Amino acid sequence: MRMVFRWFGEGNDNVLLQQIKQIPGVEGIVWALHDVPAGEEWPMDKIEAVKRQVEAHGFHIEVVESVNIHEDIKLGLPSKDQYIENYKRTIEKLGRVGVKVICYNFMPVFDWVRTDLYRELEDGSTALFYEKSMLEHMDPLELVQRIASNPKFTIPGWEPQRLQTLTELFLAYREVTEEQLWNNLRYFLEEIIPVAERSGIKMAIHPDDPPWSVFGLPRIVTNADNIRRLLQMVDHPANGVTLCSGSLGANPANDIPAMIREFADRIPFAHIRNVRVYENGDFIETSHRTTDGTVDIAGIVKAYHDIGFTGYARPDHGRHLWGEECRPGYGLYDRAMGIMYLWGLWDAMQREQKGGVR
Ligand code: CS2
Ligand code: MN
Repeated sequence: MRMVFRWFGEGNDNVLLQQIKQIPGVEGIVWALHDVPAGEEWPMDKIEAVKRQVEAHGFHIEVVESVNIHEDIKLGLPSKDQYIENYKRTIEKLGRVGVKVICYNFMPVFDWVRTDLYRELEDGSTALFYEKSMLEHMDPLELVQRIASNPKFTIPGWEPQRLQTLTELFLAYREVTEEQLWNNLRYFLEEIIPVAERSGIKMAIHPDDPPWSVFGLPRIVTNADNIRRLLQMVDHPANGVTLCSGSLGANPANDIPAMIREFADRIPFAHIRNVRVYENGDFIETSHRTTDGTVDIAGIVKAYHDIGFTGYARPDHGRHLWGEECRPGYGLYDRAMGIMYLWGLWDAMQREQKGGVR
């Protein structure tokens, strides 16, 4: 397990590289050019600037999250080909600077969806929360008001440029069934996977969060059957998955340790975090500790250990603690503690495997 940490870039993150440096066992930074709109080719000078900053702190830049996909590709519009060309050029450039994994997602319109960014937990910390019945009765524009109007930071997945044409997008997706979305994903993968392979890069799709349809939009990366279909559809080692325990875990029917064992050689990147799912379908993000949520984090780490996982892993979201002013879900403290919990489990398993010796 190679531990990495997401960082949003100089001047775009309250967390500093010097601080990340002090978290035990973090070897690389998960990064992106957050100011380049989806569909545009990433400029080499900006890529190199991040590389310089990150490497100056002794980290590598092998994992990118995300190179976002233009909606026209997901909609399957004729204009998609020009955006796919740009995507290919970006993959090639990233390969040239040593990137090994590109995380992306194929969720229409929105990335992750929550109804509350700062719901208080019983310990006084706050965390991202999803209220099922509220979402079912909400207008998408109202949700955008709640989420994207956050004053301090742009929120990944809720970038203003993505939301500019919301009404038109919803109209366009009225025509797109799940099967069409599958076809559009297949078309995209058939185009880009050979380029990724030549560039020494594994593509790792992030599951839909939450793993079900919201606002009537199609969503397809939601469970083991669909991940299996996706991996078989373009059956190549460069076509992989970012196995996100928090996203998949919002549906208690998802057996994540079983997915890790089944898809073992197609998981270049693991997102590990816990959520607590309530009986009414609401869920809130919690600490990483197994007992704090409904996702079996210890069982997940055990599954990764059993398969001899050598891919990259990061703590995903964390709670907001100790008054930290941070991007929702992306504070320093809870993610740092999450890493220590993961290492604690991992190191104990390593020791047991070696018969109890160091
Ligand atoms: C992430 C996703 O912050 C998060 O919720 O896990 O936004 C993730 O970066 C994208 O879905 C990956 O493309
Ligand atoms: Mn995730």
